[in-house]
Amino acid sequence: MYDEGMPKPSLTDEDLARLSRLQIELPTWGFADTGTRFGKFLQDAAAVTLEDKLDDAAEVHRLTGACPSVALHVLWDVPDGEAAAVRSEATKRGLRIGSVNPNVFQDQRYRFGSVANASPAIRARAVNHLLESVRLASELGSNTLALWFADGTNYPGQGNVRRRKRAFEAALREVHEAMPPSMTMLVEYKPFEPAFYFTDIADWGMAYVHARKAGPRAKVLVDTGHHYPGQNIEQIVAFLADESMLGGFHFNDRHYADDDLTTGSIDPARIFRIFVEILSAERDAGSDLPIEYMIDQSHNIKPKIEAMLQTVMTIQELFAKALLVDQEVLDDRRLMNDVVGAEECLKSAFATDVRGELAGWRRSRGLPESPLEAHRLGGYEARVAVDRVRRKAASSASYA
Ligand code: PSV
Ligand code: MN
Repeated sequence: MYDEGMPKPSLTDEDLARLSRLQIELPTWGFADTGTRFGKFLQDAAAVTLEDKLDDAAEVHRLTGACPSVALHVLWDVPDGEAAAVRSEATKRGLRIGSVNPNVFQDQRYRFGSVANASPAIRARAVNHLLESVRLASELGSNTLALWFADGTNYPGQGNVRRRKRAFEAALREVHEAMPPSMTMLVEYKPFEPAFYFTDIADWGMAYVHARKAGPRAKVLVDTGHHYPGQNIEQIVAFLADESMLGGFHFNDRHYADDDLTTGSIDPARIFRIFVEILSAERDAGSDLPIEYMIDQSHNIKPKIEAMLQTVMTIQELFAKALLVDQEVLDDRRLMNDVVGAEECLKSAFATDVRGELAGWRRSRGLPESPLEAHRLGGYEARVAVDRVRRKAASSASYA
């Protein structure tokens, strides 16, 4: 027991062990040139091929020791018949394939939806791609099928909500049935974009219902950017965790909508409070919750590897601050209805600067104290840029 409202004076060995078990998955798409609908700002060092993306992910993992897996987008990253090669490219770099993301939003045929399309032929096409993704995931050595659907409508009257909902139920059930017992299905929600009247899986409640109906190995994926302003994400997280339905996160930050900004750049306290809820649930459970912690960010103006390192370090800092909350003291305060005391437990932990402790923790694990600084000094970016610029110039006359 520590002083009233005070955090633990420092991270315990147990806390550091928990922090060491926090693995953060990197998205391949975070290393490539991306933009907005107004255009792209190209970066010399941006990855072009899957091999480049894996090289970049391996650089982040080498420096942080915390990112052994990579999320793939099936259409962007896995050429036909190449799953085994992709898997071995990852293994060669000390990585494994994490979540596999099917893509039923890019094809022209999906203009009016994929699995919720009014056309049975298009629905079947979409479901086939999902089933094919299940097979691919197995070949890639992945146990996680991460589903996000752009399905929705742009105008009132355009679609029958209930019919579309039932189409989703049928599709997800079929895909769940095809999954091997070791595979988890993650159902992601998003309130709008690219659909602007409604998205078929618009919020956590809809994702929850769809996951429940799909089968026992389907859970909800919380993308921190996919909420309306003001929504209490940590409450959603606690609620889903208590129902054993919290399957994973897509971390990013936002000020307005799905801005894909660096995690913690706008509202670090939000991520801290999410971690406090998870650690509280873990304390009750007596074990780590089986949650996939993934990054879903596209860095349009920041150097991509730097942004990814900054993100991983930020997530670790916020997790460490959450570990500093003495959950026992917090609970005591709550039971006494000491609102101020309870709030202070959180505030003082959040206010604690853990960067020095984390530097020491990294050093003790044979890692650079600041992965970001080590990367900047290491010259990786300049090195890969030379080769990548040459390849880009050779393949595109428009790249200067
Ligand atoms: C959709 O906005 C989303 O969050 C989904 O997770 C996609 O897989 C990802 O972004 C693509 O960037
Ligand atoms: Mn996402």
